[in-house]
Amino acid sequence: MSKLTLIVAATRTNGIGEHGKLPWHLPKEMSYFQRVTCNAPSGQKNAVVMGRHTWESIPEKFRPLKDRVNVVISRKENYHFGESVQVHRDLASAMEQLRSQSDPAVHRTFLIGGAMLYSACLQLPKTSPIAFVDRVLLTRVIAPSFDRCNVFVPDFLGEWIGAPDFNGWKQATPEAMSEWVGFEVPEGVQEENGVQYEYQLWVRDS
Ligand code: FOL
Repeated sequence: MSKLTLIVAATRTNGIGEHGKLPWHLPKEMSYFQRVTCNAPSGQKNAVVMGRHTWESIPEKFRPLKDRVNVVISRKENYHFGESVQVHRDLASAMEQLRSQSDPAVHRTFLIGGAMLYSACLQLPKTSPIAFVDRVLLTRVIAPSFDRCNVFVPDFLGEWIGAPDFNGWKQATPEAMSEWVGFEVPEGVQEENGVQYEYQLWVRDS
């Protein structure tokens, strides 16, 4: 079974977007995203899997995202995503291709959005032959509240049912998080352009 790591920046009410774009401008957070998704052993690459809207939201000069295998899930015909982009009709076909490819071999697969793909993937059961999301790299945007968000990620952590277990999700310690991503992740509340946020890793048994 293929494991997927979901990576997302979301407000406390799970807002992730506003009219097709990110609601904030956080260069350091974006470079964290780049570093995490690029970090693979030599000779291998990570894959970034996304829906068409997310592809369209990436500035043209940055796409396809460099040093990563770019996969777009889309059923559109005659839509040009560019030479080096793998387009698949559904997640099952994308994951199968990523599992079988060897040039380059795929190290980790990151699900980078958007809302539709995030919710579809979070619903896949542990027993799914397609994939299972066993990690969420969540950048929690604490303040301001960005009330103008009109795109949301499902509330995967669910209701407070008593720490430290949320719907089967457990938060990794800062040490465990840095070890998994492969570099020292800044701990505690970060501030950039007047926005406060925190880097978190959530894990569930696979
Ligand atoms: N996860 C996190 N933590 N933060 C995000 O901003 C984020 N964004 C998406 C998915 N997961 C995320 C989807 N949106 C780029 C733009 C939008 C986007 C994802 C990536 C992008 O242009 N990335 C470039 C970096 C460009 C730069 O240096 O500013 C890249 O190479 O990754």
